[in-house]
Amino acid sequence: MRLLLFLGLLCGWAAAAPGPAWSQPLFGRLASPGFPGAYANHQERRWALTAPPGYRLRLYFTHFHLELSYLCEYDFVKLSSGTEVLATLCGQESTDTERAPGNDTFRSPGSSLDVTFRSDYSNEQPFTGFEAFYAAEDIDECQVSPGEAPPCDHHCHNHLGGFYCSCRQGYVLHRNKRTCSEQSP
Ligand SMILES: [Ca+2]
Ligand SMILES: [Ca+2]
Repeated sequence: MRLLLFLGLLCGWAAAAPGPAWSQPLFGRLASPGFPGAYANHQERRWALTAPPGYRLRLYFTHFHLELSYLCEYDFVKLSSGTEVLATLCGQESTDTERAPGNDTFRSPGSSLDVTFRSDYSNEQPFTGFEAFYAAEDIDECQVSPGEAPPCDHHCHNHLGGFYCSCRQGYVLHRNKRTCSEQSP
């Protein structure tokens, strides 16, 4: 019985691993309501995108045409991850105070990305909205920003969905799979 339970857990774990078993799409397309036609007033759409563990989401726009307003308060596309706002976008081209996506590629810091589209009660002219594409991509855990502690004592090896550490000759990897200590003679 215990063995069966263990096997069941193992299978459950395998099913949760990235790959075809991941229940959410690994890539897709988003567009404003009515695209490529003009979007209506009073629209609000939210897409909660999730990548498998060890992956993040990359998103870019192939079309962007929203009403421009100061600090994008009227109509906007907002990219956020949890409570962190990655970008608030509006207009057609970036100005001193507003940002349009242009050819930028946006990446979520973790595995989730929320995309919100909102239009207010009016438009001075028809605006055709946006079209965007997203895909899950592996996080390279071995690449850390300057000043950040590297994940491995010695060597870091990135792979799809994770990473692992190894040690220089004469050292062994600690049970925490990160630290290297000198091999005892
Ligand atoms: Ca508007
Ligand atoms: Ca990785």
